[in-house]
Amino acid sequence: MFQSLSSKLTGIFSNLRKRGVLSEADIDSAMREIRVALLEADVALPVVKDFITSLKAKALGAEVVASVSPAQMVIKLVNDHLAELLGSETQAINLAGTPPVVMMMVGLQGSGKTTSTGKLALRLKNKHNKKVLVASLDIYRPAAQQQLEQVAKQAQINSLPIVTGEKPLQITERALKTARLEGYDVLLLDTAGRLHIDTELMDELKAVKKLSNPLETLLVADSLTGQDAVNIAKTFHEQVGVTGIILTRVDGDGRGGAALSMRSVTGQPIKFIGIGEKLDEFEEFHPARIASRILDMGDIVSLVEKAAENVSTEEAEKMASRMMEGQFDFNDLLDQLRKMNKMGGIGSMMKMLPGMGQLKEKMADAKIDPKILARQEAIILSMTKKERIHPKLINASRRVRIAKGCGLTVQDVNKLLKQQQQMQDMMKKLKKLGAKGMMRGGLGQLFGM
Ligand SMILES: Nc1nc2c(ncn2[C@@H]2O[C@H](COP(=O)(O)OP(=O)(O)OP(=O)(O)O)[C@@H](O)[C@H]2O)c(=O)[nH]1
Ligand SMILES: [Mg+2]
Repeated sequence: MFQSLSSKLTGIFSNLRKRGVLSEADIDSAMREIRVALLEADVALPVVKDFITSLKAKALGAEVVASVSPAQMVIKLVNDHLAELLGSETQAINLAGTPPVVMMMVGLQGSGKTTSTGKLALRLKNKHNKKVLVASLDIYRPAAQQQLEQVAKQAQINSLPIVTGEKPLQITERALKTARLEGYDVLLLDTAGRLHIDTELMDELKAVKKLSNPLETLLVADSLTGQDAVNIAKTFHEQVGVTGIILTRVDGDGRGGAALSMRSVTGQPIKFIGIGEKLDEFEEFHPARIASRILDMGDIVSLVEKAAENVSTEEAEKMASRMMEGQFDFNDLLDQLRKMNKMGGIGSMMKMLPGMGQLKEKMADAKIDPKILARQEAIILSMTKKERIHPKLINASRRVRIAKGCGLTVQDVNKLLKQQQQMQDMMKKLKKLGAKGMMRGGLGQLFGM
């Protein structure tokens, strides 16, 4: 389904990779091409705009990691952005309720509700070991209830016996009662579709929902209808409230726009994709896997990940060894501040030290306000190089100058000086304790914990 988008992106990247160093103009033109590729894949305009804006900011600001080319870095960024757009993490089906757990399928006519009901029932039976009952509330389309009965039979799942003349709410009530009495784990309600969204349909769905209190309300949407599918999903969510999306006909030649926009337009995750008419042609939706399927550059993505990992390990090791030597001047502090956001700062440094245990987690968990970090950085930047290496030089008049230089108060400067002093003292004690002392948990005392 993503073939066309995939081949366009591959083309853009192969152009980019021919260049060694990327100028801002190179990035600009790559972004323009990516934008066109996404629009052609039928991704919603606001989604494309956000995507490009944030991608471009990251691409320009990306730090060059040794052994990785700028083009490879951009590919990794696009990959991460795609995965984020698709929803970052796989959203598993929610089964955490008192049985019988009710799930309701909603969607337009022909979107694949009945088929998906059968597929989901089969999956819940086989993968989750659940006893499943299905019931059709579609009294409008002739033979709709029989269709679900057939599908259920194929999947060897029980379906609620058909009673002619019953209204949807009566069927719901009977289904709930049967599921309760006969000890089912899950009850799937297949609802009727309509050609268009109308108030009658919505009212009925709302009433069924109120009566059955479903744990999951799954919108079944046809990926071949592109942006329409997304708009329909949005309306359904606003009116009925959905908890997830099943995207069908992903095996078709849709352009991918629906899959890419769904999450960000509706705020709801895609939970499953239908990839064929057969009952087992149904998969959990894995954003990262789909993203790499679109880009088809898994090797580069993992290369960049590895390289970035190595760099932080190297830096952290260097820092740890300075700490072991009992050193900590303002350059170290500046280094720390700059890494706080990037790699978990002191917390990740601590990992390199032996015997840190819980302390490490505590420090890593501590929330750090980026504004404070920025201020502290400004103070250090208004010191001279000499002052940074020899903090002892910083007397009263220098403090005033530093405060003026960064537009903060002398108190702010004093605070930071104290902080550096404390770190320095700590490092000295650390050195005295040595690795053995730390193993015995001596470091905990050091921090007063
Ligand atoms: N290729 C493909 N076909 C599918 C998929 N899901 C459903 N279909 C087909 O789409 C058609 C309609 O599916 P149904 O499950 O009957 O759709 P529905 O939403 O229940 O339709 P109504 O009850 O009329 O609203 C059937 O022919 C299915 O076999 C899919 O993921 N891939
Ligand atoms: Mg149906």
